[in-house]
Formats: sequence, C-alpha cells, structure tokens
Amino acid sequence: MYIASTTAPVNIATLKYWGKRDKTLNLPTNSSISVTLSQEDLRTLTSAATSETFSEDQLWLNGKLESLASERTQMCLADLRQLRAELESQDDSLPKFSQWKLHIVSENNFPTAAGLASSAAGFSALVVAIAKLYKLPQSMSEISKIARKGSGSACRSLFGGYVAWEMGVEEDGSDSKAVEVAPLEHWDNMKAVILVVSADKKDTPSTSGMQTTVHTSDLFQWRIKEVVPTRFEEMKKSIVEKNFPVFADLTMKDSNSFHATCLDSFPPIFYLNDTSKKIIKLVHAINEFYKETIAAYTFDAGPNAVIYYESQNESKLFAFLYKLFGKVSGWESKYTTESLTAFT
Ligand code: 2P0
Repeated sequence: MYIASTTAPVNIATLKYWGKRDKTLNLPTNSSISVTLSQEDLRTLTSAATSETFSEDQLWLNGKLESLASERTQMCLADLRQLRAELESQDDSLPKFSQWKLHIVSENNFPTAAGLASSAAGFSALVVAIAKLYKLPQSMSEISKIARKGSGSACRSLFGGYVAWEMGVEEDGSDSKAVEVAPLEHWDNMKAVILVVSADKKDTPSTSGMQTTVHTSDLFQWRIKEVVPTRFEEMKKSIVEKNFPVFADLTMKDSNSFHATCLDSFPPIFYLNDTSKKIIKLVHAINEFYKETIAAYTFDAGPNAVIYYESQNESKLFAFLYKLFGKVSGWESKYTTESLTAFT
C-alpha cells in the first residue's frame, strides 16, 4: 500500500466568488481573493492510499464512510488519474496507481457546529493528497484547476496566506486558477475572529443561490463588469502594501455588494440576519470611535461574521466585543461555539 497525507486550510474570501459562467467546470463570472486561516485553528487533514488489492474507491469523512459518487468528485479523480497515467506512460518502472482504487480518510479539526463551509478545505486536501501520492510534477496553480472542479472556492485553499483566483477567459478553464498574492509571513499580524451567529445549515446552498443571482439580478451584471475588476486590482495592491484601512474598506464593501446582489436576486436570497446587521453596525461604530479603520467584517453565504484586524488592535476591538457580547467560553480560541443570537 502507498500513502500520502496533507492538510488544507479554510479560506475566507475578502473579494467574493459569486456566479458561474460554466456550471460543470466551476468557471466563475469574476475573479476573487481570499485570506487563508491558520492551519492550527481550521484545517482539513486528508490521507490518500492506493493498493492493487483495493476493490473500490472509498472515503471516510470525520470517521464516517461517505460516498465518492458525486460528479464533482469523480471529475477530480479522473483528472488526477489522467495526469498519473501520463507519468506512467513515460516511465515503465512506475507502479500503475492510475488503475488502482483509492482509500481516502479526511478529518476537520473545527467543529461542524461553527457553521463554516468546509468544502473548500475538503476538496483542496483531497486533490493535493492524491497529487502527492501520485507524485505529480505540476505546480500548485495547475493542481488548483482540478480542486476548482470539486468546489470553486477550493482552488484558493491550495495556498496559504493571501490568494487570488483568476477567473480566466478560456472556455475549457485552462486559465482559471489560484495564484499566491503574498505568503502568510508577508502580513503576519493579520488576524481573524469568527462570530458564530448561527450554526444552522444555510437555507440556500451556494451553488443554486449563485445560479439564481446570475439569471435574475440586474445589479449582478454591474457588479461583475464594473465593480469587481477594479476592486480585484485595488485589493491585491492593498495586500502587497499592507495597507489595512484600504484592505478593510474594500473587504467590507465587497461583502455588502455580494449580499446586495443576493437581495436583488428573484426570489431574493437572505443570508444576513438581524444579528449580522448589528455586527456590521458595531464594526462601523468601532472604526468611527477610534477614528481609524481597525476592523473589517465579511459574511459568506450565511449569517456568521468574520472580522479581520491587525494583532496590535486586538484589545481595542475585543473591548467592544466583550462589552456587547459578554465574555463567553471558547472566545480566547478565536471563535465561539456559543450562539450570539442573544445580542440585541
Ligand atoms: C467565496 N462563497 O468566495 C464565496 C462567497 C460563498 C460566498 O465560494 O458551487 O462552495 O462549490 O463552486 O465554492 C461558496 O461557493 O461553490 C463560495 P461551488 P462554493 O468564498
């Protein structure tokens, strides 16, 4: 039996991916940017094994046997096997992994109750573990195109730190890939706190939600053509220059723009709840109080907030959070599993 393991971090978009121009290949309608969270806190650990004796492909996710039958997973496995077969055709001495079945074991180190999307880290770890097992020579950006087919946002979890997913223009997706904007060490005092507003499953899944938006929202057309292309360049620059106030403004505006297109979809999609909106107001009030932008909120396809800040401002930010939410157990470990719905 041959085995390889890897970890992949959760990434939180600061410039949101929302909309596909090709549903099968997961080709987006706009480029996006994310910040990868520390692997100590939130990551997926995946091991992939192959052996001539395995009779079927199998996956154990957090200790439970799960299906590998989805079309997305099958596309990833087929791409990886094809790259391995190319290697085997060049070197006869290589074992024929491309023809053998796979056993995959995957585990998240964050509670499902935190309500965080795990598909990005999950598909990223799955694809990278198999690429390692197959000893594929392709770069991470090349491999990110395979992870993208599993779940769009997964392509960004192949890199640590600050990552861009370039949407590309080709119909076959050959230029739709993740690239590093800057490594984690470049801006290592950046931190994130996650406010778990609700651990419930989201009511509109991202994949169908984005299709509704693409087909029905006029505002969305403005967003992808006029707003995001400029913002993409400005945000990359703010990261390279470590300009927190600019990065923060762009991050908050893009979260609001994404949720505005959700509201403009027909029927409308609501991800933010009243608590989310109070957090938005709170962050603006904090920045106003200090007369300096020290915190930036962003919300994905759900009501939970991620607040970015620089470590030197932690006590300034947390003074407000503690005062308003009270000190809850688990807070110190950067995210709380307690519901904040009591915040009124
Ligand atoms: C993002 N989200 O950029 C955006 C912001 C949610 C809101 O990527 O259909 O799970 O698997 O490609 O990647 C969620 O979408 O969707 C997402 P698929 P995915 O992080």
